[in-house]
Amino acid sequence: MEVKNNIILALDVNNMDTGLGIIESISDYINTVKVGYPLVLSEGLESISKIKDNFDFKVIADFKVADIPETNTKICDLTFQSGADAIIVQGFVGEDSVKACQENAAEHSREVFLLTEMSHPGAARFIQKVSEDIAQMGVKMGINNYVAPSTKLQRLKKIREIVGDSYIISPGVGVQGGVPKDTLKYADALIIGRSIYQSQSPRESVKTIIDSFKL
Ligand code: NUP
Repeated sequence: MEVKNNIILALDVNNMDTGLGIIESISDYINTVKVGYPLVLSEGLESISKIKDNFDFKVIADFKVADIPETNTKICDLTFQSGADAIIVQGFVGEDSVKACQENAAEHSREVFLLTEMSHPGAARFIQKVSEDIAQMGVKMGINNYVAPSTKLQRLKKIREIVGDSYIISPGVGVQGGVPKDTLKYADALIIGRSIYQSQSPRESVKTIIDSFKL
């Protein structure tokens, strides 16, 4: 995935017009947006097609898909039909569930991102213990895209070592404490939400973040 300026906007707003306005204001700096439950549960799956209709953007659906294979297939099918370019899938549910998503993505010529470990403190108790295993499973399955946390650099580094030159996108930058420049030592792109969409000027914030690792 070609992520312009290594930044993916996490558009966790509840209102489509607000969301489209934010995208518009930063659209010369970025070309990839991640939508998740806040926007889609507020405005429907059409939020994805609306973004695709209005902007030449890639959309990653952050649905953290974590069900039995048959249900995962249905979730992926609806998501890709709505125009999403990629979907984020939980790895802890096991190979068959992830494979269902991988196969459905292939049918639609879209992509799967495998979530290995999460960025919040509570993730240390359960998912962190199996995250290397999840990454290894992904590599064995031929998955090329991963999600790993910017808030735990040593963990991110470990996941990088396992997935080799696969593509890693990393959430937790900014409000959660991750630092863009440090994160990009191990990740290919940053997922950033509140530091951009809650800013007085999303455009200035994006510019400042880019400068912080490019200058
Ligand atoms: O481990 C994860 N941590 C995380 O924050 C996996 C995620 N998908 N996210 C998402 O990244 C989270 O749901 C939100 O959409 C975004 C981070 O947003 P912010 O902390 O920059 O506002």
